[in-house]
Amino acid sequence: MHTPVALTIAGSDSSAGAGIQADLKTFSALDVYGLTAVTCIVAETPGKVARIEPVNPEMIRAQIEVVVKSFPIAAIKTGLLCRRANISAVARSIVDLRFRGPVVVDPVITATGGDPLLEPDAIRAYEQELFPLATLLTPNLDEASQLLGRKVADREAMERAGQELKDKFKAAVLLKGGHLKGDNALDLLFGDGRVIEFSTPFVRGVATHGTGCTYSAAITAGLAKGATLTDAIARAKEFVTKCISTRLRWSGAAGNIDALRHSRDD
Ligand code: PXL
Repeated sequence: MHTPVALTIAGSDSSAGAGIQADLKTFSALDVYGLTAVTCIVAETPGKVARIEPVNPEMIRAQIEVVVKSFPIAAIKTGLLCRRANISAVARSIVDLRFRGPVVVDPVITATGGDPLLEPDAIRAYEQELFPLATLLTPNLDEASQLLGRKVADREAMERAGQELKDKFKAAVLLKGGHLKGDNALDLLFGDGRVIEFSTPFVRGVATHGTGCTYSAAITAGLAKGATLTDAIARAKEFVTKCISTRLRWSGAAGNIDALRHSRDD
């Protein structure tokens, strides 16, 4: 058996818990060989973004082109794309290179700490150029709220929002309800047929950073291995829950720092 290959097109997080660093750690833990195309560089610690610098769209296209032309890429994931021109560059590359495998689009808009990561005028480019190429969109409640222009804050609103996003963009939608109040982290998949629920007990007391990146990377790894969408999501949800519950912790100059532990242990 050859090791499956996946490509992440995302930003670099200097604290290494999110972005391409989280994606690569996740791919490695799940026995998938990860390739990267860096879209921007973020200087941050968990919870505070200090500076973001976008990579030139031509450079993004070059990174994608060389790897797509040389490796047998089984699945692609996109994460933080930073600005409109970069989203267009990524969408055009996927079309021009005729990539036919699954494309997981994590529509990153803000960091967990609330800092903006995407330029506001970039949402239109997401909707018009990239979402139509997606196999799966993985918005959290904040992202769904921004995409729909209304608050999505409870289970009923999630049902309506997921269906609407699926119909609008003709892609399966995994709406992540992790930020809902409750004892479980509930996600809903709007794919072919009925809505499927994924639920795990909410892990308390961990300052999480990079859970969305890790989750979508783990789904991408599953798809690269040939799993169905439902199985890939179920296993990815277990993986991300384990990364949170086995978290690392250090006490640094500015207080405690938590980080997901990206390993599989089984
Ligand atoms: O978690 C969202 C995210 C995605 N990508 C990069 C990030 C962050 C959050 O800080 O830095 C590169």
